[in-house]
Amino acid sequence: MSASVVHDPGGFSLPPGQRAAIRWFIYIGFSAMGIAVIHGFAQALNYAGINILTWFPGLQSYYQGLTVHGVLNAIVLTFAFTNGFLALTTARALGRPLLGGLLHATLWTLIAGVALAGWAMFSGRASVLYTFYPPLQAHPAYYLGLALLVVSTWMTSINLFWTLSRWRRENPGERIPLLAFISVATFAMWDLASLGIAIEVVGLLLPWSLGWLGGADPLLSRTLFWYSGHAIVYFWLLPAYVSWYAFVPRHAGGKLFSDPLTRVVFILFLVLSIPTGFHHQYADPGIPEGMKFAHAILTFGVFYPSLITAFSVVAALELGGRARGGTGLMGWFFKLPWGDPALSAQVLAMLVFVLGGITGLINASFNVNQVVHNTAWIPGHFHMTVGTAVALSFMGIAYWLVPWLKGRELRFRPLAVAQSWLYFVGVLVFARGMISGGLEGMPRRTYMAGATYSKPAWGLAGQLTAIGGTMMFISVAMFFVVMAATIATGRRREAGDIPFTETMIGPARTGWELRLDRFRIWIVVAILLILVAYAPFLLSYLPPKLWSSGFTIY
Ligand code: HAS
Repeated sequence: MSASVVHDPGGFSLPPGQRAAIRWFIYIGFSAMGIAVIHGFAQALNYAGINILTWFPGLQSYYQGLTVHGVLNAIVLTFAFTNGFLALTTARALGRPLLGGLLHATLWTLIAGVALAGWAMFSGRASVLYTFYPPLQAHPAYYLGLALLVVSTWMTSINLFWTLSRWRRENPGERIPLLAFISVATFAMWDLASLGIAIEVVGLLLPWSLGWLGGADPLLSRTLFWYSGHAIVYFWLLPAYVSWYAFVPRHAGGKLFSDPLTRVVFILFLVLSIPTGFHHQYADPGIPEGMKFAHAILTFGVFYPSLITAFSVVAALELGGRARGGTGLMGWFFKLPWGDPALSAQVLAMLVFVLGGITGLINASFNVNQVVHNTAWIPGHFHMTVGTAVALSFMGIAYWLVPWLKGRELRFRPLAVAQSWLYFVGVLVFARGMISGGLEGMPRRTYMAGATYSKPAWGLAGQLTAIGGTMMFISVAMFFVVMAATIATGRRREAGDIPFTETMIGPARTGWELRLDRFRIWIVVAILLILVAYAPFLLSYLPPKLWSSGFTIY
């Protein structure tokens, strides 16, 4: 731990070295997004039959660009941002610094992971998409890079748990501050969830790509991947929820409704996020229908904490709007401080997430899934979830976080507000295109600009996808203009405190609620549920069937 500690006027202190490390996590995350969206722009145009892939120097195939787009957005941006942001929120909530050495080691592990996976992808040795289903085979550097990225999240987790345990020792009998609780719960969930992908990558795919295993087992690999792969969407989402619960009410001038209800929400995510993975495998042969159905039911269970979230955040916003003079049924909505880009980006992200959630439920519905699976509908769904609820929220958070980390005023505030609106409209147009095309059977992950088949109904769908994607691309470019100007030319200022929300119903000091803070109980419950959800299949299926030889077609 660094000896010098910055004492901010608000009382929160963080060693400058730790602040710099957190800043670099955020920079790396957004730099990855900057590269990813250039490929995203090309892919959106592809749906309208416009091919600009030839403009990309050295790009060998559509799938190489799609892999870069998916991995940099869905894994590098999210992991880097979360490693930095939730480390900061935990330190702030507990009012104590993190383990500085570990934080820096985490940063370097992440950088090594990005370098290895990046080299493999950009050199065309890993055009296997972000799901890397075998028997498609990538260079070992790709798998090693991804493994290091996951290890970086485990290191952050150790840091948070260590900081929390020190705080508990110094504050016996105290309730864990809410902001720390929800930050740590996010990592507790991910620690359990990431085991599947870790076993898949380190136990099966990496040795296979090195030639140490005779073959791959596609079904087992897909199952391990989706064991982590649905929970990963909540590892992407929950940092945004941390912000929606703890910071957005404050931006709005309101208060969070309930401390215990918020803890229950994060515990429900910890317990229910993982035993749902088969809803990505409804179409996979070899998995008993009964198990798929059980995962479908549990998926509807994990929908519930998001419904509570919708209630809680809208209540907090309404309180804020009314405190600012809003009256009537919806008058408060217009009184929200829309001129604050941190608020506008995140509230617009929430609105899009309503549609993202509804489309998720349609995906989860056991037999309706057959209509949408592997069609353009699915990217329609996930651009409204990870592509907006998460990405636009992260941009909204950056509007206060980067100025705080850099000690500079935000530049071009009106441009930042316009950016969030352009993204909002852009993603709605984009998703309308993808979703309507998907319902007409337009495939996902397909080089449409070169396809030898088409359907009249795909025409308008593809054009809307391209128009919306172009708006999203311009919007992200605006975000980078604001960030670059802020970092380079923003007026210097004292960092100050990081204020977060008060709650109307605070934490109880006695009674059953104290059990909410005992992570051990909820981790055991989560493990039991995982066993119920996965043990029957694994016991009947194992040992692995390493029969498939690898191939690289792109
Ligand atoms: Fe999903 C596929 C089901 C949520 C991401 N999903 C994907 C894929 C991705 C993804 C990336 O069951 C593609 C994977 C691939 O490459 O193959 N998803 C769901 C369900 C939910 C859900 C039930 N998904 C997410 C989130 C993601 C994400 C979150 C990223 C962050 N998804 C599926 C299924 C598939 C799938 C199947 C497989 C499909 C297939 O066949 O391949 C639920 O968790 C959604 C619950 C959400 C809500 C919304 C609550 C709204 C809130 C906002 C409130 C705020 C307001 C603001 C109203 C219920 C909290 C108001 C403001 C005012 C001022 C008024």
